[in-house]
Amino acid sequence: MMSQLRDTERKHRVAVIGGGLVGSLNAIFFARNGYSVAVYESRSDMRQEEQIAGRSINLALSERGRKALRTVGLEDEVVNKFGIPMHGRMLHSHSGQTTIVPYGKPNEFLLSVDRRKLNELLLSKAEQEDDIVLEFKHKLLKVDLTDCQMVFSSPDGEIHDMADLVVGCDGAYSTVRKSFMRSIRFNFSQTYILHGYKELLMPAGDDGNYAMEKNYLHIWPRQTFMMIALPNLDSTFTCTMFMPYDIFGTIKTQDDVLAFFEREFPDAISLFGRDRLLETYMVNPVGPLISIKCSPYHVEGRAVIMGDAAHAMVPFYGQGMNAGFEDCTILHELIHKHGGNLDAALAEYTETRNKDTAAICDLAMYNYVEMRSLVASRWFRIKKKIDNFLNWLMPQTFTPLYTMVTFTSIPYEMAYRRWQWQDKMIYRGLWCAAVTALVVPIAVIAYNWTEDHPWKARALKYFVTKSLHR
Ligand code: FAD
Ligand code: EGU
Repeated sequence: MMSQLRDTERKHRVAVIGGGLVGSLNAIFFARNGYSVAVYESRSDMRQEEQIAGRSINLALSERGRKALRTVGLEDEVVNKFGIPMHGRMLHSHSGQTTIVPYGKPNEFLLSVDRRKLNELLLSKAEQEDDIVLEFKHKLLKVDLTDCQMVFSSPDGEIHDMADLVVGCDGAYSTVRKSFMRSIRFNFSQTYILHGYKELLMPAGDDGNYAMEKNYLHIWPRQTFMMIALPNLDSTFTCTMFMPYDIFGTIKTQDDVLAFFEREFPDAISLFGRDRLLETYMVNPVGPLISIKCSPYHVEGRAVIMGDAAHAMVPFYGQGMNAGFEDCTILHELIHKHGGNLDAALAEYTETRNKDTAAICDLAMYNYVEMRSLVASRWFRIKKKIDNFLNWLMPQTFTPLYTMVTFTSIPYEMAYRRWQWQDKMIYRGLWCAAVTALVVPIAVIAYNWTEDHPWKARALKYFVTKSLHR
């Protein structure tokens, strides 16, 4: 059985594997650039499902993701229809005390978006394009990268198809990537961290309004674990606990859950409602968190992996989807730059993109490590204050790392290097300040000591020059 791809012989045919966030956006990019596209998604059409199984209910959308949506003319619709601005973090202490730490300038905010609504919008927009066909319940089983022959399993049995270009947007457990491993000199590494995540829905308050302040990313930082909450459009919050698997393992009964929350997140219990909390905690699964790096991202002009398939990262920077969307922006800029020459475009794509996504994978992992040791409230606040102060003092030279990552499109690797440089300068600045603080009083004391006794001045001068010339 062949799909409709065959009908449009003249155009380059692109097979996008995966109709998730990155796959569906990527399909729109390809169609707009004159390619004929088929999207193959293993799951059924989520627009026709009541409930969908899957990861995180809402996500933080920021500049890099917005820029990609802007390029295909969808930014305003996403922002206005289902984006909830978050202007800062709201930290919740053990005692229930809250502290606001703004992200920065008034125009620097994150958007909490519903994963499903965003994916559905992208699928519907893709479907409206003349040159895109969506094939649901088509699971890629294997792809031969010498000739782009693909084999799918579908309700109608095994389906074979061909394309000029295979684009793997099939997520962290990518089948397209698996085929890279056998056909080229491919580097790959993956790490599961000790933490898993569990999502809990916080319902609206009794008055039907948000149970907590709406326009913030709520954080309950604790030493080895944390909980965060992002607002949903229906006045609920989705809370996500990030905690080592072994601690999840110690919480077995409803009594354990209650005791745990009374100890760690007491203010949240009444917001969830006791019974609701116990029920959702017991029902919802713990999901794994994986970090994946690999290279190259392409096989000649025939195949490329993008999004989580190429660079799954731990979620502690809120950048996974944003990075995947930025992949689309960059690939299509390069295809344009090389006048449609895919061999050249894909080679440069790997060349530039690999170091940048490796940098954000590292930064996200760094945040994970930092979160466990430092984020525990006080230092987190102090550091953000130093960052913001220096930024206020010297906005041209000093931009906080999270600002470069979240609110600009500075390439990730450049942000990483600027951050290291800035940190070095701060370190040197503090060192200079410390030295000055020591040297000035010593000089004053020495001056006073020598005042009325020229022989003392000569003796001091002698010893100072001698020690310096040694
Ligand atoms: P996916 O979303 O995994 O989509 C892959 C698609 O491919 C799926 O639809 C799947 O069914 C399909 N597929 C898989 N295999 C096949 C096959 N063989 N054949 C056909 N189809 C296939 N990112 C942010 O930017 N901001 C956040 O705030 C944020 N928060 C997060 C919180 C958590 C707890 C987690 C786990 C992640 C978070 N992320 C966040 C990351 C974000 O979820 C991912 O980066 C993003 O979903 C990647 O999109 P994707 O399209 O590459 O992959
Ligand atoms: C994790 C899960 C707060 C959504 C890092 C901040 C995240 C998000 C932070 C998730 C944190 C951690 C930053 C942004 C963002 C913070 C950031 C993390 C969105 C250092 C839906 N992180 N995230 N840092 O600054 O730069 O607010 O699931 F809790 S957005 Cl871990 Cl800016």
